[in-house]
Amino acid sequence: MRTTQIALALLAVLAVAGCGEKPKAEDKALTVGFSQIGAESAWRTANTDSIRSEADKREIDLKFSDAQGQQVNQKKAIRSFIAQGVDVIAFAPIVETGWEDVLEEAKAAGIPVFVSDRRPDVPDDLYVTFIGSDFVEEGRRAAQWLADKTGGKAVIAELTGQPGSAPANDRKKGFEEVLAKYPDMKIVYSQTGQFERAKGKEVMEAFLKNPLSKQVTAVFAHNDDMAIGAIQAMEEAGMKPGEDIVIVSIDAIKDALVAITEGKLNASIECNPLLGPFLFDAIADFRAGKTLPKRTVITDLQFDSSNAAAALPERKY
Ligand code: GZL
Repeated sequence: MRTTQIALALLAVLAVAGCGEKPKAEDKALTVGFSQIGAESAWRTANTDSIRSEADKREIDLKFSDAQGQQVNQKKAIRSFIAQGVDVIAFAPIVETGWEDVLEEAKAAGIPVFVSDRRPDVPDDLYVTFIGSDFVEEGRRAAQWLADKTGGKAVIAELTGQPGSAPANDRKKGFEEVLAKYPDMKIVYSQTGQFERAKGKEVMEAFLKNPLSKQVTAVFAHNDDMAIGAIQAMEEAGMKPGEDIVIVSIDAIKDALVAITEGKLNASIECNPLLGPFLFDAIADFRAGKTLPKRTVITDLQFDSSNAAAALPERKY
């Protein structure tokens, strides 16, 4: 038989053999278990949409769990992902502590863990990388904006986020770090609104009944949803939020930029929730054998009356 005939015969044999083979490992869809905190804010909803849509785009088999704001549910979900033998686990830890046991179990099972949004307080070897914003810097920028706006004079009421969470701890830390430079700026009241709009309104309604509120000239809210709730409470009390009281918050969601254009909110420091592309790029790089940094910090803008209106049309969340 001539060489060409042998080659063609060989190709035919390989083609037939190939039809019956099991799909190769790289043909199986990547399976990622994602434990999300809940749906407490517009930021969280935008973050969930980003994770889900990016997984769909990349044809990743996403096992998505909503913990309804409970750490115990996040840990149950992670243990379920381990039992299912997912390829990768990713999660946004609701609070900083209480994760070592379940992350040790993931490590023992040989399943890499990626952290999105909020940082857990665990040894570095328990996760591949953290992807999210620098919350301390966000707090610093909020305080600096307020100092510049008020000439370094403010009596401040603070609406704090989820107790024990990295954003609440770090935003407070950064804010107070800058306040230390301004002796005429002080926080006289601090209460959690759990990052929720309704709770932010409830806290402000109660505070406005407290005589101390008459001294307050500024509000620092750890996220826009609580700021918007507080604005609603102030308006219902006959006040002019943004004028009677200067309000600075964090996230820069669309509703906040609208409130800025209406003069009801004075500034918002961005905290980008669109982490899906960054997360799945990091997972792909890791699986391709690349070395990843322990921390990927997302750059954030900030908005006030000088730039909010122009930014609104393009705003994705
Ligand atoms: C920040 C994120 C926070 C947002 C809130 O990365 O964890 O949680 O600032 C959200 O709006 O609820």
